[in-house]
Amino acid sequence: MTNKKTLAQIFPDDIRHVAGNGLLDRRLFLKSSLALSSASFIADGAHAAGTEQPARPAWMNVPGEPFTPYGRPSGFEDEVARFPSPNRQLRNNGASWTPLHKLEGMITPNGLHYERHHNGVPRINPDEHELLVHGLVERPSFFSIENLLRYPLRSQICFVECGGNSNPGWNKSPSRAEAGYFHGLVSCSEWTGVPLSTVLAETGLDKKAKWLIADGADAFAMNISIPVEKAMEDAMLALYQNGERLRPENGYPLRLLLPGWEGVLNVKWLRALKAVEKPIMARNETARYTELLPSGKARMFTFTMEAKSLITSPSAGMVLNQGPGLYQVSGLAWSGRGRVKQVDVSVDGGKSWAPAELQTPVLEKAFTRFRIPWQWNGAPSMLKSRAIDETGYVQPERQQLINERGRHGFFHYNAIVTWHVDEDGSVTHTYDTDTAQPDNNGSIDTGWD
Ligand SMILES: Nc1nc2c(c(=O)[nH]1)N[C@H]1C(S)=C(S)[C@@H](COP(=O)(O)O)O[C@H]1N2
Ligand SMILES: [Mo]
Repeated sequence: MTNKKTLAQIFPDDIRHVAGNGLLDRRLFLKSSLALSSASFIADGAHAAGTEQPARPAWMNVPGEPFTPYGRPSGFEDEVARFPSPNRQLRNNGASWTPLHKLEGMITPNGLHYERHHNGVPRINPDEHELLVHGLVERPSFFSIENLLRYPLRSQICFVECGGNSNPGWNKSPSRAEAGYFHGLVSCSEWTGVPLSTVLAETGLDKKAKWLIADGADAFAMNISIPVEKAMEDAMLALYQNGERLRPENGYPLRLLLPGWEGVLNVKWLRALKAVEKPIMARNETARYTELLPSGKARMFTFTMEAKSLITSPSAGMVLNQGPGLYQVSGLAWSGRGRVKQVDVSVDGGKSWAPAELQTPVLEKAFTRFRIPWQWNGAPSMLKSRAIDETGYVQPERQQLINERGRHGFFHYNAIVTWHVDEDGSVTHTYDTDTAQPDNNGSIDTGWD
């Protein structure tokens, strides 16, 4: 008894293919008010209603649950979870991935922000935590959390991304992980805190100071060098995350936030900043978080996260089980250099591209949600997205990235991701523009040390 309309009936004037294999105008849904009222008939699963009232469901016959001091997601959403992957020997070292493929919009819920710790999450009493600013400063000082909260606060929505995110992309075989468990060492929050420049103005900064050594109060005693220039530009001493105080995993009670820069520099549980003339050459800026190039030289201090994008739906592990018809392609794009200017989508393996609709506001160094409707004809298809940022930087194809960087770099993998949709609707990760399928070797990298 489905009362399904064809696309042409729903969108009489607007049904227009903008690229090969069924990509439709990104504004299709916006343009047609008719589309909104008919939208439920687009998905094959929706069925037409008769005149009788629906039966009263069981939960309408008993009073509901009581009030709660702190809400939790519905129990039916238990699968929307981080994917923890600790180091096999050192269980407190490792990472947990944000399930990007299960989320929509641009904000990552706090309980799902990815985690990367080198030696677990310290349990810090904020009343006992202080930030020391010392070294080449005029007035070395301790700041309590209460002291910091007295300064004018500032908020910024931005992503934090680990330099090691997406590193299975360097592997010879495509990854078999879902999109978030492959690319989800990146999350986006509204961060609120004190501009670091405000605190440095309080302590005074010696002209000779060119770097700040940031120290974390975890059992790893994380330390790393931050250029003073960035500290003055837009660095933040972050205290709040999406309106509430930072989560312990993400640095409670205080973390350094360097918008658009590699995750490792965003020191959590921040306890000291020492102004110095030269970088400290810590483990995480020499032995790790550097990239070996084909020349045998290694790139160091690769701070900025380059533009990247990813189709989150449909993506690996999903099935277009409603058969041929209208689907929405939805994904995320971001750039450490500024705003995302455009995201192109292809459903024919890169032969033709069409610009996706960008969710507004488009903010600099923040997740940008893109969407475009696609009329799948049921044939095998190759889905790709390509981000272009406001500096004109274009996200590279994988082969281009490998040509430039070789394959021993491990960090900073930002190539175009290709999803293969099979005739049966199943979606897998693939490298090629033919119908090659992933082999069994594609696995999640658990080599965090
Ligand atoms: N003190 C401390 N800060 C740290 C780390 C750490 O292990 N200890 N890990 C860094 C790395 S490598 C990344 S990618 C980010 C991860 O931040 P998140 O766990 O809030 O996502 O924190 C950085 N700051
Ligand atoms: Mo990282």
